Amino acid sequence: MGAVYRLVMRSREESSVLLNHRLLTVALGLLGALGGLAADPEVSLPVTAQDGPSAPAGMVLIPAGSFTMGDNFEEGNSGEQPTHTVHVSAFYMDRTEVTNDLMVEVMQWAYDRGKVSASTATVRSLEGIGQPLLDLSDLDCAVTWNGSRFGMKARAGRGSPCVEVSWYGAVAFCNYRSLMEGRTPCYDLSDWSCDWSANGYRLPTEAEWEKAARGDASGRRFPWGDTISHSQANYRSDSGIAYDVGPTRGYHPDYASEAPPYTSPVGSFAPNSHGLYDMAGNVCEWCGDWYSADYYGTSPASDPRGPSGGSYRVMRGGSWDSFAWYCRVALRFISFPPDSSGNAYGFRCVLPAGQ
Ligand SMILES: [Ca+2]
Ligand SMILES: [Ca+2]
Repeated sequence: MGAVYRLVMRSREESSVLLNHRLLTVALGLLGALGGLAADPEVSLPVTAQDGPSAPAGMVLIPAGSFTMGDNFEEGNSGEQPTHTVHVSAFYMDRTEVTNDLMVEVMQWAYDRGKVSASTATVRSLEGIGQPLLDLSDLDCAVTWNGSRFGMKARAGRGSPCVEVSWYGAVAFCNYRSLMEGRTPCYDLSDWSCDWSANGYRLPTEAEWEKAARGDASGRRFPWGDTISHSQANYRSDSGIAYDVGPTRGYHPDYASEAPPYTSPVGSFAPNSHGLYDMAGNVCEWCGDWYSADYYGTSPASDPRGPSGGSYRVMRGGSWDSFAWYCRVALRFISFPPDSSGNAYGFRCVLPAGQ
């Protein structure tokens, strides 16, 4: 997956040109759209002043700031109201959804150190009460287990987002990824609480996710504007939705072959203004928060982290299997227990800024 991030330039003349951030994100989008880019290690793109502090590989800085959170079109579910101003501190976010490749690497690391148990049916945490992390029994899961090693199926495997991962699985992954890199894990896997001061990976809060997804397209329906088509995202198109304007309907024609999941390789569409890919569609993304329908009416104005308890964890962004309404940036998926997994559930991680 490194190819998308390692933008390289071939000529000396080009290498001396300092692209501004917008040009860079556009360029990354074009390269991402080409897919399968072969890295040419001749010259690395210099980091410009506008890029700010350099983000960890594969991540982008989401600067601190305020935004209007919620459904300003008044077309969503009641939990998306009222719209309200939220300030979010700076953080780094994965440019892409977590791939099967990274899941395999991290879970193998965790297995080799006795942190998880694995069978062809499931991967479980050996801390806590053995919550299910990955549903390997599901045919739609592209991660495999052969008794000692994790691997990937050919279809929807390498380079595609990991699916069939529970909220517990996404959280445990954050901890193992942190430990792999010598970071302090954020989560206590016996009670699944989060230490917000740790320097490890964690799931984004809903507020972080929505601010990041909106980028410069503040007040818009999608991360790029108000309409959607298959040239912009991997989702399920339907002519009955006025703002779904693509010429192709149903599942994305480029990815709906054989059997589900009809995921696309991460970074197959243009990124948003922050350089984030697939913030609408491909796979829904677990956030850290519990879901509460009335949370927006009472949430703190700065860095809201969700209610203290609940039954369901929030997912965001819609998927290859979602109609356009579910791919809106304001949409909150409302009914997914943390042990549930599906062929359209995935996630991405965040890190505290400057760490
Ligand atoms: Ca997504
Ligand atoms: Ca499942």
